[in-house]
Amino acid sequence: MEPGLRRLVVVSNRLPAALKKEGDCWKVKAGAGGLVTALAPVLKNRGGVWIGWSGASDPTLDVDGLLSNFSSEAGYDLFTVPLTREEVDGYYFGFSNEIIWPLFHDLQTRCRFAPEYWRMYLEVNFKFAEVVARKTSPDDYVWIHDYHLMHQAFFLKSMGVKRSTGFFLHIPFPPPDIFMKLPWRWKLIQALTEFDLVGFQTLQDRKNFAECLRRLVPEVRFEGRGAVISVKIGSRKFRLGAFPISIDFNQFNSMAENPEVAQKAFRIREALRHRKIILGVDRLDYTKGIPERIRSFHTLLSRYPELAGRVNFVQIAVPSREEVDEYKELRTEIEQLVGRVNGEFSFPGWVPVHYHYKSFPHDELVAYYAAADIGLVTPLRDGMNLVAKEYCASNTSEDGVLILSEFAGAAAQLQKDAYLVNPYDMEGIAKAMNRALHWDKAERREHMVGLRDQVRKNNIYWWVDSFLQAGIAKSLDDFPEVESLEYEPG
Ligand code: GDG
Repeated sequence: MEPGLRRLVVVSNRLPAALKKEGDCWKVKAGAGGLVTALAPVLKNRGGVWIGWSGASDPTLDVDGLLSNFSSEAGYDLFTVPLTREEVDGYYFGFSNEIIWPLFHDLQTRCRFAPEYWRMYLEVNFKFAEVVARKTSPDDYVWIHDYHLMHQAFFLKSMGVKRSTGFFLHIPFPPPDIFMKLPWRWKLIQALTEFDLVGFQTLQDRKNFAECLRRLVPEVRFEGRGAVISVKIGSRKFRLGAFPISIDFNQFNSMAENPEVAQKAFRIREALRHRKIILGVDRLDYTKGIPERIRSFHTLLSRYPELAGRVNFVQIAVPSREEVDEYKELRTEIEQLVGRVNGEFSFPGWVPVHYHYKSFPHDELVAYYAAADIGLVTPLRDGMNLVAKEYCASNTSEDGVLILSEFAGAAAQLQKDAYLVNPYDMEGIAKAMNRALHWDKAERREHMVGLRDQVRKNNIYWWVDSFLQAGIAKSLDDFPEVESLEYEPG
C-alpha cells in the first residue's frame, strides 16, 4: 500500500468468516446476514482490512492460521478479536441481544437490563478498541458497524489513539420514549457523539437520535439540512447522516438471468404445480413477524376459499441465535403454526405452506426469489431489510409484487411501488395478498419496474460512496483495486 493512501478498515462484531466446530474439527464458513452481503464486494481486492470476532471461544485454537486461506481468497486481511465464552455471553448474547436488539426494535418488554451485561459490553468494547489501535494507522479510515460496538470511538480516544472514525447503525434507532428506558442512556449517547460521523438507515432514525440527544444533552446544536447534518456540543463537532443500505443489484439481477438459476426457478414452480407462490425469507428472529405472517396466510385461506389449491406460501427461515431460549420458542411456535395451517387446509396434491428451516446456497435463494409471484416482507420493525431489495433485483420477469411492512427501513425508499402493510394487521395483510394476486400484468410490471429502478440506482456501491463522501470526502474509487495499483504507469 502506498504511504498516505487510506485503507478502509471495517470493524464489526463478527468477521465475514465464522469458525464452526463440526465433530472434532473446526471449519471456516462464510458468514450469512445483511452486513456481510453488503460489505464483502466493497473490500475485495481493495487492500481492505476487517476486524471482528471469529465465532470461536477456544483459547488453544490457531484462529489466524485457520483464517489465512479464507483471507487470501476473500481478497482482504482479517484480524480477530479473541473472546472468552463469558465475554460472548455478557457482551453479545446479553447486552447486545437481550437489551439493545429488542429495545431498538421497539420491543422493550423483551429487554433484560442486567448491569453485568453493561459491564461486559464495556470490557469487550475496550478489547476491540485495543485491536483496532494496534492493527490500524492514522491514515486509515475506520468504519465501525452496528450496535455491538457503539463505544469504539470513545475507547480509542480515551487511549489517546487518533483515528478518523465512522459508525453505521444497521438496526433502527428508537424514539426518545423508548430509548430513555435504557439505564445507561446517557453514557451510550455520549459515546456515540465521539465518532466523526454517525450513520443511520433512515431520516426517521436520525431524527429519533437527534431528539434523544436534545433531551440528554440540552446544549446540543444542529446545523444544516439534507442527508447529512452537523452537530455541535460546545467545541466538539461531528456529523449525522441517513444512508439507506442496499445490495449489489447487478449481482442478483445477473444471477437470476443465469440459465442454471432460471432452470432452478422453473423447477421450483413446476414442483409447486405452477401455483402462485408467496415467499418469505428471514433470519428466524422475533422482529421479522414470521408468526404474524403465517397467521395472515391462514386468514387469507379462510377469507378467500377460492384460493384453495391455487396458492403456496413458502417460508425460508435461516437459523439464528439458536442457543437462545427465546429463539427456540419462536421456532416451536412457527412450526406449530405451519402445522396448524397445513393440518386445516391441505388436501391430496396440495400442502399450502412449505417451511424450510435452513440456509440455502445463494443461487437457490435467488431461484426462489425469481420464482415467487409475491415477496412477502413483513417485519414488525427492521433497520432496512435487504430481502425486500434482493427480491426486486432478482425479479427479472418484472412480474412480481412486493408486499412490505411500513415499519421496515426499506419502506422509506420503496413506498411508491411496494404494497405497504401494517405487519400487526393480519386481516390487512391477507387483503393485500388477495389484491396482489389479482393485479393485472400491466400493474405488476409498472410497480416492479419502479422498484427495480430504485434499487438499481441506490445500490450497495451508492451506499458506500455516500457514507465515505460524508465521512472523508472520498469515493469508492479512492480505494482502488490492488491489481490496478500494481500496473499503474510511472
Ligand atoms: C441487519 C438488519 C439490515 C437469508 N436467507 C438466506 C440468506 N439470507 C440473507 C439475505 C439477506 C440477509 O440474509 C438478511 O438481511 P436482512 O437485511 O433482511 O436482515 P438482518 O440479517 O436482520 O440484517 C437489517 C441489515 O442488517 C443490513 O444493514 O437491512 O434491517 O436487521 O442478505 O439474502 N442467504 C443465503 N441463504 C439463505 O437461505 N445465502
